[in-house]
Order: sequence, then C-alpha cells, then structure tokens
Amino acid sequence: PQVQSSTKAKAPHAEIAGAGYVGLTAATALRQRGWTVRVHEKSPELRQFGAGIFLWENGLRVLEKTGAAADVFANSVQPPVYETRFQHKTVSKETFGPIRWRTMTRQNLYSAVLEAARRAGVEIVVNSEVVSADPEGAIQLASGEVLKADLVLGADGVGSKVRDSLGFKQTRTKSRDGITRLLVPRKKAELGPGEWDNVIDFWNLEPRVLRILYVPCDEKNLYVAFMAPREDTQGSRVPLDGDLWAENFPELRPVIEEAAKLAGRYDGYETTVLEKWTTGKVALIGDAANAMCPALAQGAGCGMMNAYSLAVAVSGAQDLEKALRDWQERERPTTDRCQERSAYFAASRSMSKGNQFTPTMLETAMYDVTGSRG
Ligand code: FAD
Ligand code: 5PR
Repeated sequence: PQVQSSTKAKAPHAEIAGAGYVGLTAATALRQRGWTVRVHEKSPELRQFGAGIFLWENGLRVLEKTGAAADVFANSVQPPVYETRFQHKTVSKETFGPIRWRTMTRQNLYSAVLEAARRAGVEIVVNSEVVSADPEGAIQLASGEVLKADLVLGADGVGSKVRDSLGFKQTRTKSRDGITRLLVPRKKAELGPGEWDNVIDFWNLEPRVLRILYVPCDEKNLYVAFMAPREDTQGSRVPLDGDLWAENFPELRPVIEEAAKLAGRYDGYETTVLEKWTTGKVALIGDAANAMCPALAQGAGCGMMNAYSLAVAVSGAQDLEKALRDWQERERPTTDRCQERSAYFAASRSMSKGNQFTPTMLETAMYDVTGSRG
C-alpha cells in the first residue's frame, strides 16, 4: 500500500466526502502538493447554513497557507474586546494579545474557502452523496458508482457516513444546553449608546438559565446565539419567544425583535470522540472525527488544522497508511484537549464568570500547525 509504487508517473489521487470548511481545506492543501482531488457534496448547492463563526490564530494561519486568508480578512472583523456580562454586569473584558481572532458570517468564510479550492484546481461534485468507504482505497456513491483513490477522507460532518460505514468505535455525549444561532442586522443606532462593536457574552443564571452571545461580524451583520437548556421548552423554542428573551435581556430588545422574525434551529451541544481517526487509506477529519461543544469556538479551527497537517503528512510519504497513523498520533492530543475543555465549559457554564480565556484555554488558538512542517 504505497502511494509512490502504485502511481509512479501519475499524481496520487484523493476522494473526499463533504465540501464543508474542513473537506475543502484538505482538498486545497493536497492539491497544492500535487495531488488530484475530487470532493463530493451531497447537497445540490455549495453553501453553508448557520450564522456566524469565530476563527483564531490557529485557523487563520491555515487559511494563509491555502490562499483563503485575504478574502477572510476583507470580510471579517477583529472586535476590540470579548466582554462577559453576568446578570447584566460586566465581569471581564478580554483581549488576546498577539493572538489574532476574527468574527465573520459563515457564508463569507465559506466563499473564501471555496474560492481558494477552485483556484487550486480542486474538482467539486454536487448532488453526490458518499454512502460508504473501503479501507483499501475506494468510496461508493449513492448512485452505486465506486471510485478508487490512494487516499479517502471523510469530511462529511457530525453524521458521517464514511465513519459509520466503517464501524469506527465512537462515544457521543450530549450536553444539557444548546443554542439557536441567527444572523440579524446590526441595529447599532437602536441599541443606543454602548460598546456595540465588542463581542458580548450575556449570561443570566437567575431567574433562569439563558444566555445571549452577541457577535458583530461586519458593519451589516450581527451573529446572535441564544442558549437555553434542552429541557427548557420555552427557551429552546424556534422561532424564538421574543417576549421571554426581551424580558430577560431588555438591553438587547431591538436585536431580539429581529431575531424573533426568523425561523431558526435549536442545536443541542454534542461531543463525538472516536477510538481512531484512521483505518487503512481512510481518514476522518472535522466534525466527522471530533465534533465538539462550541464554548472555545474551535470546531472549524481544529478541523482545518487537522486537514492541513494531514495533507502535509501524506504528501511524499513512502507508506501512506503509516503516515496517517503517525499524523493521528501527533495531532490528536491537541484536539482531544480542546474537546475536553469545550465540554467542561458546556457542563459547568463557568464561562459566565468571565476571564476564562486563560493561556491553557487558548492552547488551541495558539497552536501553529503550519510552522515546522508546513
Ligand atoms: P460540516 O460543516 O458539517 O460539513 C460537512 C459537509 O459534508 C456538508 O456540506 C454536508 O452537506 C456534506 N455531507 C454530509 N454527509 C455527506 C455525504 N454522505 N456525502 C457527501 N457530502 C456529505 N467552529 C469554530 O471554529 N468557530 C466557531 O465560532 C464555531 N461556532 C459553533 C457554534 C455552534 C453552535 C456549533 C454547533 C458549532 C460551532 N463551530 C464553530 C463548529 C463548526 O461549525 C464545525 O466544527 C465545522 O462546521 C465542521 O466542519 P466540517 O467541514 O467538518 O463539517
Ligand atoms: N462561542 C461561540 C459560539 O458560537 C457559541 C459558544 C461559544 C463562538 C455558541 O454557538 O459556548 O455556546 C457557546
């Protein structure tokens, strides 16, 4: 099973399931290293659902390597501070020193990552669902077609069919809270005086557990996330119960009124931990391998880092399967710790205390996956 021997004159070839941030990042990084790459997306359209997203130093560095950074920087902001309010009082205003962090709409991040993949010459096929994978190096599509490859990547998200078709052992843990994420107009004038360019994490544990994460993405778009326990049927209802939220967060009434007009979807927090990320010529990356709670805003960041380091690891490797195992061993501890910390914050709700972005908690944000090996 050696890439070199089976493809002497020909470039090695990868088939990838899932054209999310992670699959496209892997595709671009492989293509940049001489692979031919085909990405299968089951949806008819290339677009991202959801509202806003944070990226930190670790993810931004990967985007610099794949050529997506310029578009991301042009369509995102670095807010002045990450402010935390507990029961309506500011308890911390965190900045992260030299660590860059940006907030943006998911659509803007996705367009940047997609364009970078196209510029690199990645082939993307829509309406193409991968139903299973073979560790010997093949995928099967819903159409019945079987495609061979030197490398198969499952980047098909939290419900990964690549993963489940191969019976990877997994533990899935649901947290007690969840969130409805929406994109609304900024409404800065209506909000009145205040530091409305900050990210503001509004936490109330009394009289009931409700939280609003307020995230400016650019001049027009505001990402707002409404957290409530799963068992709170009123708090987790979509469309939002505007009166409930406005009573509990009167300072955000104009934004809440906009949010209550939208359909929305409530997502419970979940963590997936696999025994292994790789078998034979198949590897899993992103949410397929390590879905995490969002507290540290690192799901996409970790996924893109692992996509990038995998591409570096397999390119030019004499023994691809060994390269994948070594990659897993090297990169996994960082992701595991990030998952554990994110799950801890979800369980303890202790981000409400403020000042939680300690150097330990920022380990992932500071991790440079592109440096020594890139
Ligand atoms: P996905 O984005 O799920 O992409 C998978 C793609 O594969 C999709 O396009 C899907 O249609 C396609 N697909 C699925 N099955 C198949 C199949 N069988 N065949 C072909 N295609 C298929 N991360 C951050 O870094 N920062 C944040 O601020 C942040 N906030 C978050 C907030 C919440 C509430 C949640 C739940 C997550 C958050 N994340 C954040 C995590 C981030 O959204 C995910 O980690 C990231 O989107 C995972 O990317 P992915 O490419 O692995 O999977
Ligand atoms: N951080 C971010 C986020 O989107 C969420 C959380 C933390 C960027 C929720 O979606 O802890 O819920 C969180």
